[in-house]
Amino acid sequence: MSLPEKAREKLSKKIAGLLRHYGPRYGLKLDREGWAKIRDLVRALHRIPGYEWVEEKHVLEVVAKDEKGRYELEGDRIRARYGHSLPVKMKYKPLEKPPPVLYHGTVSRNIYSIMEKGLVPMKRRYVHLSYTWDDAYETGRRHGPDVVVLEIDTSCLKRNGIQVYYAGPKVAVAPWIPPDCIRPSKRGSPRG
Ligand code: HQG
Repeated sequence: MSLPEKAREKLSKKIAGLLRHYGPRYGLKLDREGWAKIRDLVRALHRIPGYEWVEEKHVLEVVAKDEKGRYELEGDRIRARYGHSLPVKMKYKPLEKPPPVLYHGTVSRNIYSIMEKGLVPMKRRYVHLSYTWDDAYETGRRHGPDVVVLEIDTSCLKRNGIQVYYAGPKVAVAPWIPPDCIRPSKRGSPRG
């Protein structure tokens, strides 16, 4: 029997949290590249109240049904593909032929500082970018209702010697994005 969607989403948030941010606080060992044993992840989940029921098959179901490609499996190991605040070394592959424009969704209160300092990783290891306007919009919505989608000029990044990396089917990452390579998108609303 598969998990109800809501339970699966909640479990996915905890898995992402453990693999990206707070695994070690729950006794989860991650190696330098962010890998953990699936068995150990299940044990760490059991230490979180309300997640004592989780079995390995539930973790595998979360991974299999995750449309954003948040997780990577290799043998008996799992890791998050992106989003870490933990000090991992991911060895990402550069985007060989980046599209002319990538997108970043944020909210209006951040714009002044972004246009001054550029996009910086804040609490994470990298700046996260989307391949489509709509995905960026969804990312921005997590931060509030007044979403602003920014366009990132990838040839400008190249001129500045900044590499963009593949981090999943819906996410690219970069160490930072200078203000010169950022412009607000003219498209103001979803499906507009
Ligand atoms: C903002 C989710 C002021 C930035 C998403 C963002 C993504 C600045 C916030 C992934 C700034 C950081 C990451 C500056 C950046 N001044 N604000 N100079 N530079 N910011 O959550 O990109 O669903 O750490 O605009 O979809 O929102 O979890 O980054 O608003 O792919 O898999 O600082 O997490 O994926 O917020 O999200 P976050 P993000 P999952």
